[in-house]
Amino acid sequence: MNFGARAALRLEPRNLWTVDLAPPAGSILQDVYEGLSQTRKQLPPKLFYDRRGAALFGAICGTRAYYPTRTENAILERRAAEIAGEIGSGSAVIEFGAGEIEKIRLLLPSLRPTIYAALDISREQLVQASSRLAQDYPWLAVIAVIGDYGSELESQLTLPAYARRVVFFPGSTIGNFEPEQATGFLRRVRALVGDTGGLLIGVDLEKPVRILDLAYNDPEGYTAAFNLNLLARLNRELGADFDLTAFEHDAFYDVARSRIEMHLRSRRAQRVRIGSRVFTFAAGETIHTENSYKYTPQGFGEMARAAGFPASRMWTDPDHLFGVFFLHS
Ligand code: AVJ
Repeated sequence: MNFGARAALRLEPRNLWTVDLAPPAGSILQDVYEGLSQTRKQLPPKLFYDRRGAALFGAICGTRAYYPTRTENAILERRAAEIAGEIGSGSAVIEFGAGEIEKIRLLLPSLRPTIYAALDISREQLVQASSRLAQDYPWLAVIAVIGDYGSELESQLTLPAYARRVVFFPGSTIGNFEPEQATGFLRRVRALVGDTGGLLIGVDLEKPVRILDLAYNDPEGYTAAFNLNLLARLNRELGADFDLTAFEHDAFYDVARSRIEMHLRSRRAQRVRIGSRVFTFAAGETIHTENSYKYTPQGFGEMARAAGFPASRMWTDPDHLFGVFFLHS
């Protein structure tokens, strides 16, 4: 019976457990109304990542100009043994925003944790990716947690008390947070991992402006498409009527604040309808869509210390473009 073969293909690996901590899927409408009602219009960068946005981010990562992803991967690959030596084996690794679950694979053979918990808001992608991981590493207990690391779900993450907890947060996503938010996030992680655990985190480093400007203005135009997709998403999901040719991508490095800013700039005066509301744009007015903060190794170390991680070690690439930090007590 082909019914049997089909059922067998759908069998979950025995070393995989799924936990659902996600709040019921709400509309993005409230976030959008709130952001566009500010004097300086803004939208949260998490809205970039619908299916198309995630694919465009993948395309960005494949460009020459966008160095962070390949540089971080190279560090994890080349320094896996040293990183594992620092962390020690037998830990419970919790990855925040695990996505396709690619980066932890670079560490697993050296790191040899007993538990790997992948946390992500995107249910379908998480279940598929964690199922593949569990099949590829039969010795590892894989827990797929559907949830938002931005919400306070630590209390619900019941991991065995005997396991040393290590949070893995690669990709320099911490760059999206304001420095105060970033410190708050580090404090939350510190509370989760306790005195014996730690945080392995990827951080994009300060560097010459031309490298940064190019990374967020790739010649292929994927970053522009990624930024503009946000408006296309609002048209698709909320029935908004953004004219995509009437907005342009704008990304630049602010040296004083050590951050890339991304905006969508209105090419002319216009009105846009979203749901029951109408938003007015002046010519040249922007929607601020993302900040991507860059840190010096010293600056990030100080922030970590202030958040309760006195000890840190960093691994970097030969050009010091990117840092992988292990923070602990
Ligand atoms: C996924 C937040 C790390 O800030 O570099 C890439 C997102 N934005 N190109 C970054 C992004 C534009 C990226 N992070």
